[in-house]
Amino acid sequence: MTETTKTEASKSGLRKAAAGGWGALKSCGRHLLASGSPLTGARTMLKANQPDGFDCPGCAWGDPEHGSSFEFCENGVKAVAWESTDKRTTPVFFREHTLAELSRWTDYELEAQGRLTHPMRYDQASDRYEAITWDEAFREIGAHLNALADPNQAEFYTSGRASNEAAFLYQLFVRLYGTNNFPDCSNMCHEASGVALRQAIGVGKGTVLLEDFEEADAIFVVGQNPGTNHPRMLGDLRRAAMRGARVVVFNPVRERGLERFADPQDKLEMLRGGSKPVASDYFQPRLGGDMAAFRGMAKTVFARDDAERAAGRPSLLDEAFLAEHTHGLAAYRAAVDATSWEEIEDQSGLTQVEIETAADIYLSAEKVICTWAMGVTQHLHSVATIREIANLLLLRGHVGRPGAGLCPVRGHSNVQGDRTVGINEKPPAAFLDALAREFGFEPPRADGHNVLAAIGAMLDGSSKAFVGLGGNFARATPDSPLVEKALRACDLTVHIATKLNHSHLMPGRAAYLLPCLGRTEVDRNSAGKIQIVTVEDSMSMVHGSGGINPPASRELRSEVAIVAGIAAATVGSDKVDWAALADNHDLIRDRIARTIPGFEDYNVRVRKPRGFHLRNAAAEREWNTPTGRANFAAVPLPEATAFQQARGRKGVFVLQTFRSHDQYNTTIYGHDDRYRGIKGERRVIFIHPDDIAAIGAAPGDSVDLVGEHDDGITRVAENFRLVSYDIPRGCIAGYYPEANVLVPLSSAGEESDTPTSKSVLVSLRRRVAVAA
Ligand SMILES: Nc1nc2c(c(=O)[nH]1)N[C@H]1C(S)=C(S)[C@@H](COP(=O)(O)OP(=O)(O)OC[C@H]3O[C@@H](n4cnc5c(=O)[nH]c(N)nc54)[C@H](O)[C@@H]3O)O[C@H]1N2
Ligand SMILES: Nc1nc2c(c(=O)[nH]1)N[C@H]1C(S)=C(S)[C@@H](COP(=O)(O)OP(=O)(O)OC[C@H]3O[C@@H](n4cnc5c(=O)[nH]c(N)nc54)[C@H](O)[C@@H]3O)O[C@H]1N2
Ligand SMILES: [Mo]
Repeated sequence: MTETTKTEASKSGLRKAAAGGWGALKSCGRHLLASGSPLTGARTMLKANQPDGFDCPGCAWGDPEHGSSFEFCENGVKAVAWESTDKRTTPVFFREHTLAELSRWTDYELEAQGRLTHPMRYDQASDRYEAITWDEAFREIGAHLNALADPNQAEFYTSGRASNEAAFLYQLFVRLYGTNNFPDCSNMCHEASGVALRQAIGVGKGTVLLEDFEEADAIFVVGQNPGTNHPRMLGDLRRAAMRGARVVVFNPVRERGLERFADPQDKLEMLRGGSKPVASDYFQPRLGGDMAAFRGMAKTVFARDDAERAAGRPSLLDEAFLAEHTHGLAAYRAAVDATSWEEIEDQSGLTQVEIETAADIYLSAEKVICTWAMGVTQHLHSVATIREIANLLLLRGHVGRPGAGLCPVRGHSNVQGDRTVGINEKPPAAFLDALAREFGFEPPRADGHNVLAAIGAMLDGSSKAFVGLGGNFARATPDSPLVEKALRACDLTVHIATKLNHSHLMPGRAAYLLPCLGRTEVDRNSAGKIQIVTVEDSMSMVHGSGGINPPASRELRSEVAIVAGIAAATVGSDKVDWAALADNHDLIRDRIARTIPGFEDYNVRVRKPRGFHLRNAAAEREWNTPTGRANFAAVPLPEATAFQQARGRKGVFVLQTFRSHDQYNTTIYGHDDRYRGIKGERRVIFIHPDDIAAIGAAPGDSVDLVGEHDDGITRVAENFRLVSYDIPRGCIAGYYPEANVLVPLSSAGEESDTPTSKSVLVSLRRRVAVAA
């Protein structure tokens, strides 16, 4: 990489330009051009999130009308352009390159080859993928799966782009086959939110609708970078800010996209080069310090409430709500009283005054929403932290009324829907009973494997087959080299994918790569009739999605058809007529409607412009918890966060791994991170200037990152450039997936079992400068 392409060392700090705006438009143009298909890309973009179009394959943020207004989103454009490229990865390409050779390419170079076009089978002798027919692929995969001694020896991974229809068929097939082994991308993502919310309010989903953002007086945005990862959310935040709502950010990193935002849809603002502030208040806690911060806010709320009541004024708490709807308040109050300000300040890294300021905003608001994402869910104590967020909102009855509520902001566009329709390694008994009734078989009842358990089982040889419905398992998971070993040790690996990635280059003894249609493409059945699929967003809205582009190759099949093909070849068609379901998605939706509550009249309701809302009992103050109420959690703060552990050891930092503006998870679109001022590179570490000095380095110097988790594994990631940044001391940040070699499989969230990608212990080793 040449010097000129690099970011100016160290001078980054806060950037002047606003998020969105002309920069976003320029960047869109560039990505449409780079996709090699500017016209298709632009035309396709106009159909994203339209009633007769497809659901944007970007994020899971809701759509206001899903139709009447076109919401512009720079990163949605990238996702669409990426899929509707003109480039193709054909059998000829695979003839020219062995997997050994392709393994040395970057993810970026692999995906840049374009869309996969043919079903391929791995040939060990030549170390190449070779084209085969779909029938051969299905028959052989079925034979391999049936040759396993036990169905629990196979792992069935799902990435959150799969539609409700594909995911429902997939889980049905896998349960008929005989296992609940469903490692899912959500295990690495919002698992903690599901676990914590089920405990607290009886449903593992958010309680708000998009409309609530129009009414809230205060919106707390915690551990989330919407400017990059949920750009359409920024529009809702900005509208809220403009009508006077407080937008309160908790983020160790000063994220440009959260500070000011120029709306590319606002022509006047664009012309004047203006931008409006988004965040009214910005607090920078230490990594993993949010539970302490929220505990401190609760402590302030209790103190203010005591004072009010002592003065004979009414309580600041929602006493009626607390009495009628909640359980465990006294124990929670005791836990808060037992937590000292000293502890709170030390763990959060915020001062008492800052926390009181945040608490006073909370107290002055009639309607409060709290949103969060990976900055909250990928820590050791994520479940406890989300319970604490819920605790605070419950105190003033902010759950189950308009303009208020809990809002985990999901990642993949259908990760929430996949769970709803049964991708779950610990399925509820009621769901299995319904499947048993509807399809006349006894589904396996034992819990299956999540992501970490699946990796463990493949590593110790107890699992021998891996099937991936989308995703890039080996790059998205921790300890990348170990996961590669796990995949290669399998008897069978199968990947259903749109583009080539590294996970496909780690074949088991038998390996298949099956190309599928993307969201943007027309899916026709054998009679030529167009099929739609459905997805569920973060607000539990379910709506239809139908592609408009011609398929990237005539050989492509839909995910639904591929799952049906494997299923028929593996478990036969006695219980389920797979071919009929694959040919008519309405029939799949009928079966979903008969097995999963909330989907009545699915086929009718999903064809309405906005689709329909899946009922959320907690949002109606019906609590499906063992106590029949919303539950307070009453636990002490963690003994030590990763930051506090690191601080006790000389030269050790806590590293969070996050996303740049030019990537979608393991898919790299480009090498810039516009809002953070990075150009043409990804191997950078964001670090406080005093920490750079403390290790005797200068901004722009290069370091190796050395893993500091004491589990006997040596982990090194080489050659990262230090970028001086506004981030708390002792906390550093770098990009996923490059840093995944440092994320240990041995460290996972309590109760969530999510890899702790936001609290990785590392030290920095200076690299000796090489003379030019
Ligand atoms: N364009 C684009 N869109 C995407 C994705 C993408 O890669 N690209 N990925 C999709 C997916 S699957 C997901 S899950 C979401 C991810 O959306 P985000 O959660 O926004 O993703 P990250 O980049 O991991 O950003 C985490 C943010 O949390 C902050 N943070 C880290 N640790 C802490 C902490 O301890 N406390 C607090 N308060 N903040 C912290 C970081 O500084 C960063 O701003 O986005 C989805 N949308
Ligand atoms: N260190 C670290 N690790 C992380 C995270 C982190 O913040 N830090 N985040 C975690 C999170 S939140 C998540 S969700 C996971 C993501 O993990 P995954 O979901 O496994 O990874 P993706 O990068 O989203 O998958 C990209 C691949 O999906 C395939 N694909 C794209 N579109 C389609 C489609 O329509 N159909 C099919 N069948 N395939 C398609 C393409 O082949 C592409 O290469 O990573 C996790 N890993
Ligand atoms: Mo995610």
